[in-house]
Amino acid sequence: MDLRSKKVLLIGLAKTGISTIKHLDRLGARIVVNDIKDESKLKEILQELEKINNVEYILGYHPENVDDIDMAVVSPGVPLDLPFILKLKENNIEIIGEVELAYRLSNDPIFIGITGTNGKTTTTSIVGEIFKKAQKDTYIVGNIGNPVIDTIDKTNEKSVLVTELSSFQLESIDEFRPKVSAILNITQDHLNRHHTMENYIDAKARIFMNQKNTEFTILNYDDLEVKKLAQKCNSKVIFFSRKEEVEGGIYLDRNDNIVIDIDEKITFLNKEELSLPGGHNLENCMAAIGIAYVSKINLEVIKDVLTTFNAVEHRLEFVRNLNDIMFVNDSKGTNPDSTIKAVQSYKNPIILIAGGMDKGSSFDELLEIAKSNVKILVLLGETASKIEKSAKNKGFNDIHIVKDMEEAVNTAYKLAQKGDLILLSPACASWDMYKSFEVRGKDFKCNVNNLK
Ligand code: UMA
Repeated sequence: MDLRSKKVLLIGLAKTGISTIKHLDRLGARIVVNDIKDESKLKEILQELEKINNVEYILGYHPENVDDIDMAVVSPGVPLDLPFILKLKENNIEIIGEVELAYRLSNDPIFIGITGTNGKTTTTSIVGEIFKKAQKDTYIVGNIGNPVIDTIDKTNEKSVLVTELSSFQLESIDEFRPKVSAILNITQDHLNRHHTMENYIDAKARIFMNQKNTEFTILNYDDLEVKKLAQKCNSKVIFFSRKEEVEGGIYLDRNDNIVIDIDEKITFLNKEELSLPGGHNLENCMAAIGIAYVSKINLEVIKDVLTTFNAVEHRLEFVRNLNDIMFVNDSKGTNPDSTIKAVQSYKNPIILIAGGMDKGSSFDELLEIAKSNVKILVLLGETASKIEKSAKNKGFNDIHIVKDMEEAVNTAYKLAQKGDLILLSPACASWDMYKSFEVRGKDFKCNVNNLK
C-alpha cells in the first residue's frame, strides 16, 4: 500500500489518532486531521505532534466536507454515520479504521482476533501469555489499549498479533483476516452507537467474514446469538460450552473437567485448577484453549498459563481487605451483562457501586439477578437515578446516591459489615465523569487505599 503523497483524512485525535498520524507521516502521506474537540482541549496531543509538519488540522467541529482526499481513517470512537462521513462514502472515498490500515501495511504476521461483549480483555491477555510462554514473537494489541499500527514495523510473518477487537473497530475493517477468530458472547451494549442489536451482532460477525476454510473461528455454543453465527462462517468452527458436550469442540464434562474433543478426546484439566474465578472466566479460558490448540501450542504451556494467570487490572481486581471487608475493582464492567458476571463471581454479600454514562442499556435484568447477593446499592454518575428507579421496582430499598467516588467508597465502607464485599462494577461507561475506565478504577483504588 503506497501512501506517498496521498491525502489521508484522520478522524479522532486520541490514542489511535496519534499512532496513526506518526505512521502516516513516516510513509510520506499528506495528513488532514479532524476532531470535534478544539485546540484548547487537545493541547498536550498537539504538543506531542509538533514535530510533524505535514499536517493540516480541522479542530472543534466536523466539517461538512473535506475536498480532494484519497482515503479516510476513523478512530474507533467516531461513529460512521456522522453526516460528513456519509458524504465521503457517497463520493466513493474509502473509509477504514486503524486496524484495517495496520493490517494492510503489515508484513503478513499471524493475526488472532478476539471479540465479544465481555471477557475480551481477559481472554486476549491469557492468549497473549500463552503465545509468549510458547516462545512466539507476541504482541497484545487492539482495543486492549495498544493501537495495532504501533507494532507493524517490528513484526514479520512469524510474529503473532493477539488482537482485541471491539464492534467499533470491526465496523471499519474490510480485508482484515485473522488466522483464528473468537466471539466470546454477545449481549446488549453500545446501542447508542449501533442503534439495534442486529447491527451490533452484524458488526461482531465481521471478525470472520474474510476467513478461509483452512482457518478457525471459536464460538460460544451456550450463547444463542453467537451459536447462530456458525452458519455464516466459511472457516472451521470450534464451539466451546460449559453446558453441553459439544462434538468436535471444547466442553465441561460431568466431573467438571475441561475436555478438548477436536482431533482426539483429551481430558485437559479440572475447572477448579483454573486460577481465575467465575463461570464467565471459565468461558474465557475455554475460548483461549480453543485458540491455542488450533494454533498448535503445546498443551503443557496452555495448562501452565491457565493455572497461574492473575486477573487483569480493573477486571475483578482484588484491591484490599480492611477489617474483614474485601474491596474489588471491576471498573472495566462497562455494561449490565459484565456487572451481572461480576456479581455472580462471589458468594459474599455485596455492596455494589455502580452508575456512569448512559449508553441506553436497561438495568432490569442486572437488578433482578443482583437481588440474590447485592444488599446495598451506591450509585453515581449520569445513570444513578435510572438505576435507582429500576432497583426500586425490583424491591431494593437500601440505595444511596452519591456525588463522586470518594463519597461512594466512604458510604459503602460505613455501611459494610464483616464478610461483605465492596464491588465497583459500574455497568456503564466512565466518560460522564472520567477520561477512561482506567482512570475511574484508579480513583476507586486510591480512595480505598486511603481508608484508615
Ligand atoms: N471524536 C470525534 N467525533 C466523534 C467522537 C469522537 O472527533 O463523534 C474524537 C474525540 O473528541 C476524541 C477522539 O475522537 O478526541 C477519541 O477517539 P477514540 O474514542 O477512538 O479513542 P482512542 O483513544 O483512539 O481509543 C480507541 C478505543 N476507544 C473506543 O473505542 C471508544 C480504545 O478502546 C482502544 O483501546 C484504543 O482506540 C486503541 O485501539 C477503549 C474503549 O472504551 C478501551 N473501547 C470500547 C469498549 O471496550 O467498550 C469499545
